[in-house]
Amino acid sequence: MSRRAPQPAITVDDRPGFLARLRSRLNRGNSWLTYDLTNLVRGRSIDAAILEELETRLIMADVGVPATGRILDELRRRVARQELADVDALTAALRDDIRAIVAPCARPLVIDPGHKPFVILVVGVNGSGKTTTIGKLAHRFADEGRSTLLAAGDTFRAAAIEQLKVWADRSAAGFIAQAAGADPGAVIFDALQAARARGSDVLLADTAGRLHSQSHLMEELKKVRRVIQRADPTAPHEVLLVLDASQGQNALAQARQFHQAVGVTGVVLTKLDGSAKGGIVVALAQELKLPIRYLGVGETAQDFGEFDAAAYAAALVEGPAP
Ligand SMILES: Nc1nc2c(ncn2[C@@H]2O[C@H](COP(=O)(O)OP(=O)(O)OP(=O)(O)O)[C@@H](O)[C@H]2O)c(=O)[nH]1
Ligand SMILES: [Mg+2]
Repeated sequence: MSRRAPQPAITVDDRPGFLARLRSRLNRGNSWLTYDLTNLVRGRSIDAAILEELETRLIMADVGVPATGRILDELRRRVARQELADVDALTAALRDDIRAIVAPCARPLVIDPGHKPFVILVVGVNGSGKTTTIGKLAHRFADEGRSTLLAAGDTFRAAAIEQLKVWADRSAAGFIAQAAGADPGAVIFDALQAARARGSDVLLADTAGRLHSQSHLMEELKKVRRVIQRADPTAPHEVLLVLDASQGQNALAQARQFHQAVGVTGVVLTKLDGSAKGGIVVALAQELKLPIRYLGVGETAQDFGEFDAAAYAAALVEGPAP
């Protein structure tokens, strides 16, 4: 397999198109947060009733009570100081407050070349987008000139193995699988040995979806982690939790339990193009403070990008670019 020279690590996602996709898909027409705010405010100064309306919208959009409280406190302070003269000032303040909450979580995944392979264990509940995210990452790593091996650690369904194989073929990544029903730890252990033998840069390990409340399946995941650690005591180098943003507050509960079980080091939020209103990203940042690595806004490899606090806050509040 021919390999391109490794590119320098990308710290800011400047791939064309992703920001526009994020802005249009997060909102689908209008920003739900500020929709029709101008009409609401027309002829009035920013008063308590308008702030209450905004509070309701934030809660309905899954921003959660703690982050909504923080945002409203800040807006009320500014109104009291008469800093918010009109709807534009209000929108700008809202955008800045949201950015301030999510900014500490905008920590991109850095592949340390000192770990070869750099092992990424991908976990999450059923259908959250794990396998698709692995495919998107494999695509991205190929673009960056990294050689990647995919491990079919979801041995629960034969179809899961096939699905991962399709993504491996698309991005010319290596692929290691065993028969359906095999021990997931054994599959990933073997894949790690294979990645070493081949000199792969990154190993992406898929796992079966499991509910955070199914304790025996969470135990299985802990075991997978231990098996990886036996092969390389520094691994996994990233435990990537994939959350479906349209699950709203339930995604927070998932994050807490997966973190407790296997020590999550990064989060991917998928399906921000779906019914989600996107506020869960703010709740996650306020309440869990885990690094948010990537966002998914569709099913193709292009519908994926690094999490950028300013871009996200602008997309959420302002809607699609004019
Ligand atoms: N609209 C949209 N669909 C997505 C996104 N990410 C994944 N999907 C779709 O969600 C469905 C489930 O994705 P998978 O990647 O199979 O999810 P999974 O977590 O691997 O599922 P299990 O292995 O069954 O637990 C598929 O139809 C994907 O195409 C996204 O960002 N946006
Ligand atoms: Mg899967």
